[in-house]
Amino acid sequence: MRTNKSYVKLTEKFSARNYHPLPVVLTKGKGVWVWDVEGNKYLDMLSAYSALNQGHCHPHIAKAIKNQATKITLTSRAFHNDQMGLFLKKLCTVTGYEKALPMNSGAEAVETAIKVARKWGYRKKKVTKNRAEIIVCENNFHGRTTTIVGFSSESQYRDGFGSFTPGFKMIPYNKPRALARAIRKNTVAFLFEPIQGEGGVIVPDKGYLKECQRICRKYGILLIADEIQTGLGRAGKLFACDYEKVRPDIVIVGKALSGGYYPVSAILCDNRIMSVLHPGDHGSTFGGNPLASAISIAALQVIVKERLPQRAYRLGTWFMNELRKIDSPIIKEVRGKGLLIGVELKKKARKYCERLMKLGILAKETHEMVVRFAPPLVIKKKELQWALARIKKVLHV
Ligand code: IF1
Repeated sequence: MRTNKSYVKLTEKFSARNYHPLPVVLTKGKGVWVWDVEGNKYLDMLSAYSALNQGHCHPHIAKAIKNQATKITLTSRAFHNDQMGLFLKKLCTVTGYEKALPMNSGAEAVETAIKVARKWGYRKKKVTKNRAEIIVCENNFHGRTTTIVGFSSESQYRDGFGSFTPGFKMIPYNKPRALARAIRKNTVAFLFEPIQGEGGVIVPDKGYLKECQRICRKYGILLIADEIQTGLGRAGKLFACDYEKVRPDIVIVGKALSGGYYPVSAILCDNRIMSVLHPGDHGSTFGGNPLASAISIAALQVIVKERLPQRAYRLGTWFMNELRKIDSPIIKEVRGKGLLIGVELKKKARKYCERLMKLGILAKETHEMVVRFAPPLVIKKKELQWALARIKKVLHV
């Protein structure tokens, strides 16, 4: 009995109830399209929260994974492998940093950045032992580890999960003066998202990123950009920070780094920072493994070769304008950059996502009132037009 319902039932029997997904069970994906177990076809406008910038099952990445899967997949970092160096060289060349440290999930890369920033603070900035402080923003989302949820402002992410790691100070987002005021002698870094994704696709004012960079440089603290969701083309540039020609001291990447094939994340920085790490300081069994590395090389090649940032910029600008033209009493605001777009409604968004699903569009609400539109960046204009017609139908009440 291959029905969506039967699979949902099976899953619910054996899985933890930590999610409330839309009731669709996907079994196949190709480019921007996915199919459920009953054979219904949908346009994926979530892209696994930007992990699928290259689209589902991109053939170039599929070839790389197949090829590597029968050669060698895991060596651990106790030995070298012949793929990791090539991967890190590609990543550094594309992004313009001297060094990269590979991990797996986004949260692990955020943890890595926190460790590197702290150690940098103790060794290079001589902050008081065990007193290093990192400044973070209200409404942030950086992952789900205990340290990271400990500095979330969302009560559901924290409640029941304490006690938490000390050493984080929260300031309002999009307020550069709050950053300047929060810096103390033990402050080592400012960690931020250039656009707050989970926070509801919150785009800060023009000049905010640049001003944060200026302040961090003035006080000698590290600027750490979490580009896990916004980076690798999603927001219409390779990095969202590129809009203001900001070059963070540490950049965190994940999600699309593997094009949806595998969890691959990394931090990027120059040697003056990365050099604080010594053998034994940090690691991961799977981080930098040859399978992940081969996949990521191919995933980065697709981003560059298919000019995905430029595509996202061009199509995103057009699509956002079209969304803004929709005359609907329930739309409060349309915002975003590139193909990371949020439509804030005056009503709860879940019901509208369910209606979109019935018309063949998969999108997900965030923060109750916002529908996020973030299709794979390989999407074509006529596919966006197809989506637009259906979005109009659902929002014209
Ligand atoms: C889930 C949200 C998006 C991220 C930023 C780090 C991470 C994420 C800026 C951690 C992850 C994911 C997690 C995923 C849903 C998704 C999400 F809705 F939760 F907020 F994208 F908007 N920094 N975001 O966005 O990366 O450890 O998950 O690899 O279901 O929790 P991860």
